[in-house]
Amino acid sequence: MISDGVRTGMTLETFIMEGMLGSPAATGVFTSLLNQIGYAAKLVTSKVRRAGLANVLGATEQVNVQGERVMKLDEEANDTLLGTLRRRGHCAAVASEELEHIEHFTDDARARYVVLFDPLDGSSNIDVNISIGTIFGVLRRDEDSLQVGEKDFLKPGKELAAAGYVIYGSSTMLVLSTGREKGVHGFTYDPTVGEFLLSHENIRIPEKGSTYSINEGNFGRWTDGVKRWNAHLKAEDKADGRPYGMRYVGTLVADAHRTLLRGGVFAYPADTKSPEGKLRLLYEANPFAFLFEAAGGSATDGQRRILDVVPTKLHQRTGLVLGSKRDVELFEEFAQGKR
Ligand code: AHM
Ligand code: MG
Repeated sequence: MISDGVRTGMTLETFIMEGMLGSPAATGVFTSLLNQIGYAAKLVTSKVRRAGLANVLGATEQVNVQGERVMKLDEEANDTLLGTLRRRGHCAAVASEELEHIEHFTDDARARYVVLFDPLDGSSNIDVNISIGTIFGVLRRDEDSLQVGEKDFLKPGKELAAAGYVIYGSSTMLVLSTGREKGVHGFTYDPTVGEFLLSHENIRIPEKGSTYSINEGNFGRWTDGVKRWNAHLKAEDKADGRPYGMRYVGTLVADAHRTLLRGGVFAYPADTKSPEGKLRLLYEANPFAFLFEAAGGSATDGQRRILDVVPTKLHQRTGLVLGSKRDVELFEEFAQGKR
């Protein structure tokens, strides 16, 4: 929903602060942390927008912990988030898709949060001028955690205090949720003002959509259930709105963003090449699962609700199916052999 005139000019910062005013226990720390993430997004968007001009396209000499080539923008975005989150003393440590281990900032008890992020999602699309993004999640440190460590990150997604993403598309947007009861809200970056302005208040995903999003080149590697689900979506049935249209960007942020606004389903299931799935539970699946549930949709790995999965490794992978409630249910029925 595009916001009405009353909200015109509502910045991300004001929106977050006003949201916090309703919670008597709020100290401003969480607000300040989210604002730092918003600030990092502005710095990254400025780099992304100048990418073709500022000599940051292309790959570095390095390969990351996932065994993938590190692009220059990946590295810049990662450094920007590290540098920004280190300040203000609210964040005790971060975990990044680009770093093998957590980056420890401080054990000070006033640093009550840890942040997880994929600094630049959709790396393979950087050099071809297709939408890319940043994904983040915020977890509270345990009250009794004297020393921050990996354990503070290995929490199921349902414990996230906030999650969001930034999409560097035809415009830059930041989409954020601080929980189901607070809703999901989108802010569009106005470069002339230098602020994220509220543009999509209280996003709700349709109950059912008309598109599916999957890398169909992996067809031969899918389980029978996934193959049958795929064939079902393509079979003609006017009354049921089939066949579904197919949309696949190859940047999770872009495919999930479209699915969130329009409905339908995004799927990157486990397959014979990636038996545990390709996408990362902590940096990719959990933040999106949190956002989709808060917007009235759902997220599964085919067998389990994503937000219930208790991680055992920082860089754990998972199958991921996100979308409209009825579309995700349909996937589960096929994946579980019920159809
Ligand atoms: P990245 O985080 O290294 O960019 O990789 C994750 C990306 C997702 O954005 C996208 O959904 C998926 O990988 C695309 O994979 P594929 O190229 O196998 O379709
Ligand atoms: Mg990614």
